[in-house]
Amino acid sequence: MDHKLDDLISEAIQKATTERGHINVLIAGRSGVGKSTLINSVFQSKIAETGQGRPVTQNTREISKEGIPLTIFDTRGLEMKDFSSTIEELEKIISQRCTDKDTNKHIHVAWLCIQEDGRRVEDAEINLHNMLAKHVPLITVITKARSDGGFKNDVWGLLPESRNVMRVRAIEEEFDEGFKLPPMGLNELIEITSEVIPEGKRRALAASQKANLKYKKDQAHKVVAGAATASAAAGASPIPMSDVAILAPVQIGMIAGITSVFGMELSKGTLSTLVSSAIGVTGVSFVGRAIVSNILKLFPGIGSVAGGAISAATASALTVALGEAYISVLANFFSENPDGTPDADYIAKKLKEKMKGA
Ligand SMILES: Nc1nc2c(ncn2[C@@H]2O[C@H](COP(=O)(O)OP(=O)(O)OP(=O)(O)O)[C@@H](O)[C@H]2O)c(=O)[nH]1
Ligand SMILES: [Mg+2]
Repeated sequence: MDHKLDDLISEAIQKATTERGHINVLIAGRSGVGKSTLINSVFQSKIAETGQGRPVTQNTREISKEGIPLTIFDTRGLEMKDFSSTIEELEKIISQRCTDKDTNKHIHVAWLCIQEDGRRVEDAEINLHNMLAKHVPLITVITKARSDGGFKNDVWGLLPESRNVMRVRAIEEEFDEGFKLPPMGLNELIEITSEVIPEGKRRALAASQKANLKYKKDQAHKVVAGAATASAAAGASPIPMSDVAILAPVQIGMIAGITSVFGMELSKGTLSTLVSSAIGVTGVSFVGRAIVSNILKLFPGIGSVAGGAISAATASALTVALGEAYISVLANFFSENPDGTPDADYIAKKLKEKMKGA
């Protein structure tokens, strides 16, 4: 049961990309409340700075960036006298998208931003909240949070269809005396957003955002759990050494899945480098019994191959060990470089070190 590594990698990329999907987030609020700042603090690659985006209505722009499974709909115009036409135009777009057969077209969540300093909720915001809540899960975000003074409660009262009202500070706040307040609420905004979107969009959210590293790890652990189950199933009757290639698609798929959840580029080059260092097969070779013996060498603690076969438990333990090692390497990298792009060779080297030390 030999597979060509190249084909396995292509299949894994395709599957991981499909499973990750695409998430659409609508962000609305008056001009200057901090929408762009919030977007840049939460999502990868300063996405809000990548030009003006494509206008979809007079006051709504669509922003996306190659390689990030996210589209942002940035809506303004609430301060205008004829805001009701802004809301009508927007409703057309939203209801059109939300009835599309392709769920990657739907708007999955809306963040309505209101500035804490203003201490006011305008009619335009109430109307927009009514309209949005009819079509999508709505989270109201109180921006530039400094001191609540009961404002959050007032907002809940006026915008009761909100799934949640959250206070957020997107950037560090510096006062005259040098006193500083760190950003806050961004982790929670991701957690709450995750709860209101369809489960199938969580990987896209994990991949697109950089504010909550734990969330990336949590989603990656789900990928590992799935691969562990698949490995155990593959090993339900002991896998003879000659058939251990059964595990290769599962493990390569897992590596692709974790890579995509962390928001890294899913290219053949990256994945080949990772796979060759993680499971010891190189680009031109066929995947065969090399894989398990390589992994067993890398994880001496995991037990030896009794009677020339590995059990379901060993198969799944190998897969978990590999997945956890990879998650920990990526998590270490991103905790030090939240905006960075890890180099495949660097990650491969760290992964090898990690597995040797496991
Ligand atoms: N202190 C503080 N300032 C913030 C925060 N968020 C945004 N700002 C500032 O508020 C100003 C407006 O922010 P933007 O992000 O441009 O606001 P916007 O909602 O995108 O504005 P428009 O694009 O005009 O609709 C900028 O000077 C930001 O630096 C925050 O959390 N704390
Ligand atoms: Mg803006």
